[in-house]
Amino acid sequence: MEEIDLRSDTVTHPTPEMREAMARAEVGDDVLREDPTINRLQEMAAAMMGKEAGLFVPSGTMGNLLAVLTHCGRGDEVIMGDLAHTFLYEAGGVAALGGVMPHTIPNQPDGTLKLEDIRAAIRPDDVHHPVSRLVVLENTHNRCGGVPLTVEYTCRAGELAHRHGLLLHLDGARIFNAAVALGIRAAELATPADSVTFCLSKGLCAPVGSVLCGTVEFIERARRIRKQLGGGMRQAGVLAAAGIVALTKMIDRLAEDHQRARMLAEGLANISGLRLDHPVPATNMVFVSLADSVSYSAAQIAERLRSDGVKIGVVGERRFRLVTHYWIDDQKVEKTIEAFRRAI
Ligand code: TLP
Repeated sequence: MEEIDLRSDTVTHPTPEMREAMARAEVGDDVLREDPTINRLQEMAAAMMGKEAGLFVPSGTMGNLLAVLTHCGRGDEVIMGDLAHTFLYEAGGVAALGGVMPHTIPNQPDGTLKLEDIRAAIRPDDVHHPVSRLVVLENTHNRCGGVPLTVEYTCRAGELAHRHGLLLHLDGARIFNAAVALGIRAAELATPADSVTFCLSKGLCAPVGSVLCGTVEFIERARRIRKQLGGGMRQAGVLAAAGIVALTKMIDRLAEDHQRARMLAEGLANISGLRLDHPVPATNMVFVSLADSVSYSAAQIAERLRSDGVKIGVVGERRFRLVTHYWIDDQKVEKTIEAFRRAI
């Protein structure tokens, strides 16, 4: 990857080691549960999340959708943040395909939901109301700046949900970024949740795939729904092989991406006309806005950067998101800061 593409960590290409593992992968029919590489990946993933079982799925979106469809029935309600990826960026799948109502409450700047807001959103048992069934948290929280939720907070949210008979799903698309930033094992963050989805194809660089984890019974039901959605992928061991490299080789190095996000933030903070959301990013995302003094729109600045060889995400009229990843080295961070200086 020669270009400088900071639009997301989803743009990462597989590493040379992944491509080799993919070429060598043993495969079988996964719908018949006969793909040894997928079976191995699922076992590894479940162990790393502290869960009984895992299910390989094509995307984080399908993992979250499967979790909601497996936990909830039609007309049930799922409580989530108004900035949750599942609410904003998954094409309304829970409503369109599950008949499940999202009940949104405000995300706090640190990515959490206030416990009192969750409590207030849980419906009393009354025929007039939908049944409150599930709470969804996101870790790291994308739109809140890639911030990690703590173990303590996740435990308290899980206890609250369980006390009222609800379940907790964790959209852990970037749970390993959270774990590395907090210096803990991902399983500690996933333990309070009944189910968790994490992605192999973001900072971990695998080309495709996510894993949904939970109890054996939950995963069995999710497996049937995965088939209904057309997510039974047959000889997808070629993809799972890259996922195994992701889980064995790519987690600890996420700290480098976090360090580069801090370098990038520091450089951008010195450019007058730019305002950082978080001067010291917690993980691999840098959110930055244009000051009033800048007459260009975010789209215009992004276009200028693009013609200078740098791609960034536009996430508002005057706001950008830049995501560091394996293919962004120190030199690319410096070039990006220079390109911003020229553009503004
Ligand atoms: N997020 C993408 C875009 O969809 C916005 C990105 O570039 O960050 N949960 C979270 C928290 C995510 O950030 C994403 C992807 C997903 C789920 C969905 O994963 P995929 O793209 O594999 O369906």
